[in-house]
Amino acid sequence: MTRREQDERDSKKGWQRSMRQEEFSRPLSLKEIKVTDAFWKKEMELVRKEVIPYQWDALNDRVEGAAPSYCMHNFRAAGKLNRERREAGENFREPVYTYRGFEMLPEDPAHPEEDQFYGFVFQDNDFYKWIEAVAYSLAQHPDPQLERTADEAIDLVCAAQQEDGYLDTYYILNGKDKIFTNLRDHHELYCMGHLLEGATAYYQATGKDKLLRAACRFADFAAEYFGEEEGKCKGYPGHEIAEMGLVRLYEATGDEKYLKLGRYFVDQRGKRPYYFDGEHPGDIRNQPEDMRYEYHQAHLPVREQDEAVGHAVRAVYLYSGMADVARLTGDESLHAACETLWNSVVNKKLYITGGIGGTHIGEAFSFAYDLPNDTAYAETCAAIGLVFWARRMLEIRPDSGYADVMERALYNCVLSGMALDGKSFFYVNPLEVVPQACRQDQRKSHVRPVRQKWFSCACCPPNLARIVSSVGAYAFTCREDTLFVHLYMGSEIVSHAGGREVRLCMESGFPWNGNVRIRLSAGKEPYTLALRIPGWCGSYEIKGAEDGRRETRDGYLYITKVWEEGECLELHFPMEIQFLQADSRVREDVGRVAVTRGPLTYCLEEADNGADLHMLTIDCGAKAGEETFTVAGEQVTAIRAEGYREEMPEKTGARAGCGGLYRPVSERRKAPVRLRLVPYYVWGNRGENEMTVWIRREG
Ligand code: FUB
Ligand code: ZN
Repeated sequence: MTRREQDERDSKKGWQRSMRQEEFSRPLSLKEIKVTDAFWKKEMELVRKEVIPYQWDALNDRVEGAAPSYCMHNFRAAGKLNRERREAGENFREPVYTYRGFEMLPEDPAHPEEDQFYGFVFQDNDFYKWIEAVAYSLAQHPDPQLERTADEAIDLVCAAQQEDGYLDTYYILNGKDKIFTNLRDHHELYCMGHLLEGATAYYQATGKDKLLRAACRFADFAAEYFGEEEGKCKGYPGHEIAEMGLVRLYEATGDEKYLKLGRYFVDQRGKRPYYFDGEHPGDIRNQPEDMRYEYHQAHLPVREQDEAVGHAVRAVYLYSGMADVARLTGDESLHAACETLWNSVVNKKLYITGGIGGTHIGEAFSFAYDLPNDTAYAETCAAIGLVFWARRMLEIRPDSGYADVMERALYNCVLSGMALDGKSFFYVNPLEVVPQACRQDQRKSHVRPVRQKWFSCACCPPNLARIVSSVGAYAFTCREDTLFVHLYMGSEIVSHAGGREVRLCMESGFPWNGNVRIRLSAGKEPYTLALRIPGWCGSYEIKGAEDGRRETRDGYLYITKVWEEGECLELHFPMEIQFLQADSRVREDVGRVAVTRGPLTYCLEEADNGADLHMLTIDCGAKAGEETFTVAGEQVTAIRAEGYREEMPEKTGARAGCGGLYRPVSERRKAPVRLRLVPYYVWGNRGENEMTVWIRREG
């Protein structure tokens, strides 16, 4: 399509394209990339062999001692109801609206009533995330038995779908007359968004379109129901993700109504009068000055939002959807809003682990620089959403800042969400844990000192499964004449962007060492390789491609040349041990130091350093070193640093006049100790124990 044709087409739709499509890059599909990376391959195999089967058992309530899910129970119950209706005439049994609170549990958890809905209203999404993970796994590792299980599960899900395309077991079982009446809290569009993502992924991996057709039917139903046209509902999702899902469905099917609806949801959010006011008249939570609007990022139209607020997962899912819509419609104002919000997060609200969400109240962002360590929320899903968003920002405009954050989140907060054996999970990822405080201090009751087998609200584990099994899709993006390397992940690529065959083979020592070797072939015409220069390394070395034209822009080294068949490049990004301090406006971290090396953030654990980690100080002036160390079977590079442990006085006196609790500063006694720090992502794999990322600084 020529520019002119595109402009004409856009203006008919009311779009003003101020950014050009040809400047964007796209992620590689999992069929174009084979991850060979020692580090990530192991994680992916863990998900394939352990996590996916384990989660299938969890969704079917077969994991002993784990919180029941009822996810597949609900699909089965809704399918049964559908069958009965069909067999006995349409109105055989109208379901009764039995909503009994936000979370419904049967009296006897082992024997739920077979026609009742149980669990959270959004329980369906756990299956959709699971099937998405299965799809990514199958795309890279065919497994006929897993595919059979998935196909049977899809049959079950599709059997629950209504004639009109509606598909949400909570309302199918509890009363379809109430559908879309509580968009603010009831997550139908959230479940739909996950369905669209899971179904598209499954279709792309297997070529099977049964779930995709179901997804299209539900999205068609939603497109008939919502929109700017007269008579349509003017609502939008209380929990975002439909925006991203609709864009994905549009990109897979080419049907513009899905993009139109996704864009509508983005544009409609925050308009006055507030849609949720009409849904919940008189509800105190709807007062405009109330935090509830910020909780849903619905306090202002999205282009006017300049601070990341509210529920952190919702926020980053929205921002990801905004970036998607901005890219596809060329809307610079939307992209500018994404950039403003990005800066709000990374400059004021981001943990050094890549976690976001400073408060458990509303699972939300707190105010600027409020990043408490022990009461942090830093939900695994939020870090995952941040990765989604970063990749989308890179597609629009490559800047190594996005990739740095993506890398930080992936190697630290995302991976810490899962135990090394793949069988238990963290929902919240604080930076400091004292197990006793989790049990006895109400303010920390959301923090679990050990990973859990499952959660009644199990958003994080299947989210982890889908991101780890598709992690290759975050490492590279390409456009006609350029391949961008955002993450140094060992892989083999064969892509046909712009009609030419590009082959790349990368070996990488990340995250343990910064040695990277790349072989590239890209035909007889000049081609550009854009290499991210990680923000954590001050200088780097490069060997090879000396005859190429080199340019450094926005944190990427662009090398343009005709690449000889299999031409080799060697890179070295030194991974120095770094002692970092936070901006002094982060009150919690004043006088404290965090240790990083390459993309990894480190922490102290009681298992290595004894209890009362707060009595330890770290000496930043002394040389720290590395050691190979094994944590629960995982070989890691640990850090040894010099420090001190404060010693308790032998006998407590009352010389300061305040009993034994306080004493003169001059009486402080300390003994030198050698600290061991381990990567944050492996913490909590050696039983319950204390952990801290930020360590008091000696001197
Ligand atoms: O509301 C659905 C999911 O449950 C959210 O994304 C998580 O934060 C948890 O609240
Ligand atoms: Zn979660």
